Order: sequence, then structure tokens, then C-alpha cells
Amino acid sequence: MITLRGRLAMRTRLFAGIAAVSVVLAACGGTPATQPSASTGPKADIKVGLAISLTGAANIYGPAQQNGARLAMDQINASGGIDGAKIALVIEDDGSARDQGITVFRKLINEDKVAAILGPTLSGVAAGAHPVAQQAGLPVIAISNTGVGIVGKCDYGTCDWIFRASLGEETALPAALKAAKDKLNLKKVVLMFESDQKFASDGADIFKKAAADNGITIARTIPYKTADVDFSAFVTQAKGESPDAILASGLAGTASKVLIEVGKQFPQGLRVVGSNGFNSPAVITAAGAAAPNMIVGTAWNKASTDKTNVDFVKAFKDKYGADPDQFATQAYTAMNVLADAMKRSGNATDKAALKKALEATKDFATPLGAFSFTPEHDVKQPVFVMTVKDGQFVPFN
Ligand code: 1QQ
Repeated sequence: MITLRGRLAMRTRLFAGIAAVSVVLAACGGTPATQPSASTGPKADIKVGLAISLTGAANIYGPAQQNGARLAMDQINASGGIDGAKIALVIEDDGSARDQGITVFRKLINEDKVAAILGPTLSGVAAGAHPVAQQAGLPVIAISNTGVGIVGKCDYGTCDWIFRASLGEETALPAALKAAKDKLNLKKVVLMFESDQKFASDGADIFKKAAADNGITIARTIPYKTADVDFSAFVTQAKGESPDAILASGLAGTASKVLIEVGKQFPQGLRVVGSNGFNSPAVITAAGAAAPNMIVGTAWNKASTDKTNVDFVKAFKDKYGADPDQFATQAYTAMNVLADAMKRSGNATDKAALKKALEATKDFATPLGAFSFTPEHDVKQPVFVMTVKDGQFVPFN
């Protein structure tokens, strides 16, 4: 049993841990956010919360998101900020955990008094954290939540303060499965999914519907857990069904394990149609020779020759010495979409005005393409079906 004192001590440690990772970032020369704006002096910074998974099961994605958002902030501030006020990101680690996500959302809203929040990384964390912002009436842009009920019809009721810049699995998975079916004549598949991740179990339901719509039989459904390490028995079970492909809905950590085991047990090759968790170069690196089996629905095509994309990829490479990935690109995009709405709002810290300006976002140029929000606040953008060749995501065609 945990005593009250024990609980308080745990809470203190949790807050201490959070305080230790809390970072406020602004371009050099920015004024402290506490300084009131004076008509004669420089304007106060505009704080924007960034709640992301720097630790925990989704820690592959958080650092990429941080890099994307920071690059956007630096560029926005270097070109005059929001009517002369600089953006200051307040970065918090959601720990890939629902409770910590709720705690950092509360801190960003009540202590930092941010103008808006980007995040959190996982859909399961968003299901707990987004209602905190909804209740406070603070705009949020989801930058990597792909599960169901994030915007539009939300599991927790009204969610009209929440926007989404990340392509939902309801769009990505059917597109990937259809492309795979058309090319590979899929008739029978096995579905594997990470049952303790919301986006992944949502993805399993979406795969089931998409398979039925495409006349594909799911011979067997195999749940696994985020912490599972040995996938040999799961893949042996799948092999027993002689599938034409495997559908796999899970995070990057398990994605590479599934791919490696499929590579071992199907030396002749077997395609794995993956979820959004597969959309990381870390999966390609970890899966090695087995990575090219992957087919995945993606929000971004790195090779797009659109100027906004080309400029972004170059700036990212110049700053970090490596290519961006989908997660960095979505965070960069959301930060720019937010800044654009702040400029149009007339008053970036007026939450209702900011929400209205976000809703009016239309055909805004981003590396994802021309960006608009639907009336349900979801992203409207193309979907790309990709595979892996020579260590890179490339179009599957
Ligand atoms: C979600 C996801 C994850 C794979 C992104 C980090 O799509 O939780 O919605």
C-alpha cells in the first residue's frame, strides 16, 4: 500500500523530474516573457508549449519533433516574429505516459501561461492531456496523433479547441493497404498489433475495415505489447496461416522487431504493411536488411520538389547535419501554421481570436503541401505510400 506521505514524495519527485527537463527556448535577444509589453519597448515573448516524448516508448519521435519545432521558431523569430514579438517554445517531456502528459499540459497552461500547445506525441497520452486544454479553452495542435477521436467526434465529448496537423490512420492505413493489394494481389493476411497503444489498437480496427472493403481475409489477429522483445513465436503463428502479407500496427521499437523476425522466418520475403509508428528512419536502421519489406502510409514525401519542402530540407540539414523525418516535418509545419494564425489573429494571446484564425487556415504553403484544416479541425493533405530502398523511404509504385 502506498501511504499519503509516499504519494506526496512520489509527486514531488515527479514534479522535480519535470522541472528538470522543462526548457524555455527563444532566439537570442528575446525579452523575458514576464516583461509586460510596453508601447515603446520590445514586445514580450509569446510562449508556445511543446509537449513531446523525449523519454519512454515513443522517445524515437520526440527529439525529431523538437528539432522541427525549434527550426520553425528560429526562422519565424529571425524574420520578425509575430508582429515583432518573438516565439518562445516551452518544451516539456510527456514521458510517453498519460499521467505525465496531463501534468505537463497543466503546467504549461497554469504556470507558463502559454498561448497554445503542440503535442503530445502519442494518441494515448493525448486522450488524457487534450481534455485539460479543452477545459481551459486553449488551442492545441496535435503533431503526431493518428488514432481515432483526436478531433471531430472526440471520445471525451466536445474538442473544439483541438486541431490536428498529423495524417490520421483512418486515411493512411486504407491507402497503404489498397496500394499493397493492387500491386501484390493480396487475398489473405495476418494482422499484428500493439494492444497497449491507443493509436495501434485504433489502427487494428481500421485495418480490419480496410481489409473487408478490399475483399482481403484476415486469417488471424495477433496482439502484442510495447514491452515485448521476442517476436519469434508471434511470427511463427502468423506463418502458420501462409499469409500473402502481414499488417502491423505498432510503435518504432516493435516495428523493427517484427520486420527482423519476418525477415528471418520468410527468407523469400514477405511484405509488412505498417502503421504510422514505422515512419521513422530509426526503424530502417534497426531493421537493416529486413527494412525493404515495409510498406507504409506517410504524410510527407522528402523528395517533393515543392520549394517550401526543398527549402525546409536544406535548412534542417544545415542546422542539424541530418535529414528531417516525417515527425520533424509535421512539428515544423504545425509551428508555422500556428505562427501564421497568430499573425492573422490580430492578437496572438487572445485565445478565441487565435482559434478562429486557425480555423481559417487555408492552402498555407508547408513541406507537407498546401495545408488546410477541415471543419472538424483535421489536416487536409495528400497521403503518400512508401517503401524502403537503399536505406531511404521511397514511393511504393
Ligand atoms: C500516435 C502515433 C504514434 C506512432 C506517433 C508517435 O501515431 O500515437 O498517434
